Amino acid sequence: MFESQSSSDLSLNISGWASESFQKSRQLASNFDNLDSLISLGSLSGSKSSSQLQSSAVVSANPNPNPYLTSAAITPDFNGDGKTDKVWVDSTTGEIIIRLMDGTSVVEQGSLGNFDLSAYDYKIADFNSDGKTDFLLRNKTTGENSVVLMDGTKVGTAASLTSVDAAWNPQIGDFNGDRKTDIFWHNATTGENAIWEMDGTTVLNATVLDTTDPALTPTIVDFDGNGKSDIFWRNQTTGDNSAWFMDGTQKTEFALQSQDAAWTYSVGDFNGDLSTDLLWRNAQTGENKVWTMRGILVTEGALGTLDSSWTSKIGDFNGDGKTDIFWHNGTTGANTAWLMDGTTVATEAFLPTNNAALTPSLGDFNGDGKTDIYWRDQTAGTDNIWTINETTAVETLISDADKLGPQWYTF
Ligand SMILES: [Ca+2]
Ligand SMILES: [Ca+2]
Ligand SMILES: [Ca+2]
Ligand SMILES: [Ca+2]
Repeated sequence: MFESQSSSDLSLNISGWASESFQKSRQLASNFDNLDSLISLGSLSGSKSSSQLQSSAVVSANPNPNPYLTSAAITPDFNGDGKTDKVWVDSTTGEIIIRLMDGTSVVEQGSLGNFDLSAYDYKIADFNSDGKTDFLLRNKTTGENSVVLMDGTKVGTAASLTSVDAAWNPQIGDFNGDRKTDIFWHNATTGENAIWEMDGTTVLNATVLDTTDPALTPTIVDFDGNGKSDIFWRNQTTGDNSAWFMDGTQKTEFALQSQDAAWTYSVGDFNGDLSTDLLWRNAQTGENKVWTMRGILVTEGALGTLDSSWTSKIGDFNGDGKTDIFWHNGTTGANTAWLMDGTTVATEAFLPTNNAALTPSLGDFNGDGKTDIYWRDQTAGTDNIWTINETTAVETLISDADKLGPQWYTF
């Protein structure tokens, strides 16, 4: 079950015809939304100084000092130019396309083919550590998996891996710190866990880990900032939290403070020390707080309160390597950003209000180290990009030639 086999000429058009279901594409979208949490991936050597990082094999073309914000394993960058690229899915045909971005312009477009969206899910990764984003494609119905190594809009190498029963879900990390994405497998029904250490399209080692209580949900983090991914476990019912600090497939387990079930979390790096931090949000009370992590050492800081119509995403709007929090109000269209310094909000940006129906997705499209916002108008296709510098946003419309119809979703 845990062996790999490769076939470099795998057709990506093998899947059946796509589901027309709008709901399914929305479901797919929510899966992809979890990509925001990939900022926690330990795909780069977090314990190194920035000068050491500069001398490492893969240096991002993006000037942001935090590799978690610029790694191609975390933010789509298919040509490795340090400018975030876009992935689009056609909810009617199942076609997945890639658009290479240069600021507010689309410079190149390529297609991966058509997929049955009711079955297929993908994760972005960088399996060969060339600084160009790759894909893990998973058929959740048949359990088939493939790795697609990308070179710009072209498929460099594609290979099928061993099938894994549909009850297992993959997440990506780098557990041995070689900067090549590994795959963490979790079976939410049985609580079984496994890691595949990867080298490109090859599974180097497949290791079964201890089984966990099925009530526990795993998130890939790097709490000690050593460049080797760790696993944060939360029981959302009891509020219990714990962590597995990983060295390859060896784990050391620690309990963390509980947070009652009203609290949910997302991840970031709010003090820029390359250790994953947690943003806790209480959707009932609107309270927010940050845990900055140093191993199992937690520093907690309370932030402002925002009601449940606000949702957050992580970016870095001033390019200082400390993740900031972008808040969008889905009811009023109001927007704000909290420029963070550890557990405190250093600056609050009062950004313009726009149409509440627009959907934001974050990336650094012009590669200046500061996160920008892509606004998708799902109805009219009148998308725009906010190019952000600290607390200032400049809005540019996507050209008519690059408009995509309402069947297209981006994440
Ligand atoms: Ca790019
Ligand atoms: Ca790659
Ligand atoms: Ca670690
Ligand atoms: Ca920042």
